[in-house]
Amino acid sequence: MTFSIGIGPNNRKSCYFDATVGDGVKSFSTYNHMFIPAHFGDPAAEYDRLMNGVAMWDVAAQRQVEITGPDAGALIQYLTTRDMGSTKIGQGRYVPLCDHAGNLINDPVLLKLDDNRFWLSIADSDIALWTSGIGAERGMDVRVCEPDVSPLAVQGPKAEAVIVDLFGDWVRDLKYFGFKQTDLDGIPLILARSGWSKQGGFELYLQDSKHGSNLWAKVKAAGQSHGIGPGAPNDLERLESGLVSYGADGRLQVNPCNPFEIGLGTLVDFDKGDFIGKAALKKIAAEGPRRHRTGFTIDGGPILHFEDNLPVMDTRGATVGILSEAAYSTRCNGNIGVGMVNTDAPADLHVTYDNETRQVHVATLPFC
Ligand code: THG
Repeated sequence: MTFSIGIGPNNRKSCYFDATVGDGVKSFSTYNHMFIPAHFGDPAAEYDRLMNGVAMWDVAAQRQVEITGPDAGALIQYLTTRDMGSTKIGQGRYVPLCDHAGNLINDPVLLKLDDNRFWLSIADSDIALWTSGIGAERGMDVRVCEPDVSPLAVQGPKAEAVIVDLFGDWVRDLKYFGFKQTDLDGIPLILARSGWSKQGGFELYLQDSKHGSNLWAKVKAAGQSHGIGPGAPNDLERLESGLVSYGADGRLQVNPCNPFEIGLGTLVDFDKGDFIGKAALKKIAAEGPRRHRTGFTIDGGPILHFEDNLPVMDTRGATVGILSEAAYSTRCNGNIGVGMVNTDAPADLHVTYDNETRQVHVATLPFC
């Protein structure tokens, strides 16, 4: 099967597009209506760089939703399940967003830039529309827009050395999710200690897309002596680490789930004022979730990475869970996956993979 997906006006290019093509990107996915590199054709090398060296990823499709104005803080409080009261300027927070039924609709990283200025660094769903709609309907004095901001992630155990070479020793003092407005030879950006891996690293939020190729080249040059190479948000590492992937682990339109089901229940704070989904989530919390996110191990020989929502069945063939993503992990010496399992599911479970019955076992996240 060979086919191509055209690049047209409905999916935008990242400002790093030319640079990633130059570095040999082999596959794109789409995310927030943009193209995002999926891989560069060498999964083993890309994984190894993330685990043992340093990798650079075009994550410009993690779009920023900017909220400014006198009611910006109040709107943020109303949008998220977490209490933002103690958040300081220069601090990021992981903030689940729910709809009125309590379903997760996104899990952004929030950046508090100023008392009246915030960014939501979003996963794949239309949060700018949601935010401006909610703000306007509530009569709030806010402005919501998508600024010209394009994150570039530098991840892996040697990421700090590269970032120190580029920006200086002060970056060592950045706390996890902490960020600072700075520039690189005049290129404006916000530097944050964050990123979608458990291997440590930084994200450069470029604030002027015309410098995309130039910034990519500067990071690549500084990383050369540390063995930097291109990559993309790494599915195998995130399975091993148990990071949530909105879209793969749950998505409103495919597999709606609430924060208690997806493992973000500790980020729901009922002691703050009203927020979207509060009443529904209180009811869910009182009744107890009927399923929860879990790891799975899958018996048998190595499987190929998939993100397919396979039904997890009991011995009678009843569906009691979902295996949403799985891969073979050398680090775990076996097949691992994540998904959902019903609270009352029995221990003897299986999936049908490639026309074959495979036993699966519930496992605790993270795997390693
Ligand atoms: N960086 C930035 N924006 C993003 C992501 C990112 N937007 C989309 C997507 N990723 C949002 N999803 C996540 C999911 C998990 C984490 C960050 C963003 C994460 N989780 C830590 C964990 O689970 O251990 C810490 C969570 C916490 O503080 O409680 O880092 O990667 N800019």
